[in-house]
Amino acid sequence: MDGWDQFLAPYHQAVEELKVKLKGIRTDYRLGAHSSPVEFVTARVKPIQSIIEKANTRNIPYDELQEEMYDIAGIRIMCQFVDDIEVICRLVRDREDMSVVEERDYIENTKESGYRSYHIIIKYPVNTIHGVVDILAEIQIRTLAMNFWATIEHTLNYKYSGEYPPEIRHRLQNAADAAYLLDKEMSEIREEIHDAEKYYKKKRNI
Ligand code: 0O2
Repeated sequence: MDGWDQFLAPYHQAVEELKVKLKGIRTDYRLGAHSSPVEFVTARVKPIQSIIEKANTRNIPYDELQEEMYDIAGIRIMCQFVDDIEVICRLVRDREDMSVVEERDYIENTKESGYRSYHIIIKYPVNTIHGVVDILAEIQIRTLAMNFWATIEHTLNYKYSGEYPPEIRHRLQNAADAAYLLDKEMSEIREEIHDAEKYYKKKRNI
């Protein structure tokens, strides 16, 4: 086992545990026949190459990665509506198995790129054979529309390294505006959608 495998082992354990725990929110809501604020959850450990690149650009010494790089463990929670984000934030803040270190609201403070999402950095204890290791993890909470935009922009970013041709930049901005409007429209017809879901469940007996 090399140094990276050893360093990343608690991060792999953390993302697996967090995925199960946060998916549990959805199960709890559904068992109570309530519509869940969580649509789906994904998780990943940052690839070694990305850790190295980020450490180099941010001047983070390798022996300070555990304290300074908070998105080595990354969890993403997708929801249908903007209002669900605050519900999920409250559930995360109230949990006793993790503690909130920092919150970043890129929905109120949309990034210049057009990126919208709510980030919560948590401290999460992982039990290992060597004892408890506290690791930092980043939970990104966003709507399906925000996720669609961010996923496409992230892929394009690889191709252009952030130096977009004006045409692409313009289109990305338009797409960000459209995603914002989609969220706004969906929120407005939310009650309508909830009624339709209840009707569907009753009809299907689920
Ligand atoms: P990955 O794993 O490829 O997604 P700093 O601003 O320096 O304090 P940092 O690390 O940039 O800190 O933190 P930030 O901006 O709070 O969160 C970083 C992560 O948010 C990114 O991870 C993306 O997942 C997401 N993100 C932030 N800005 C954008 C954006 O403009 N477009 C998209 N698509 N995603 C964004 P990484 O590092 O890119 O890694």
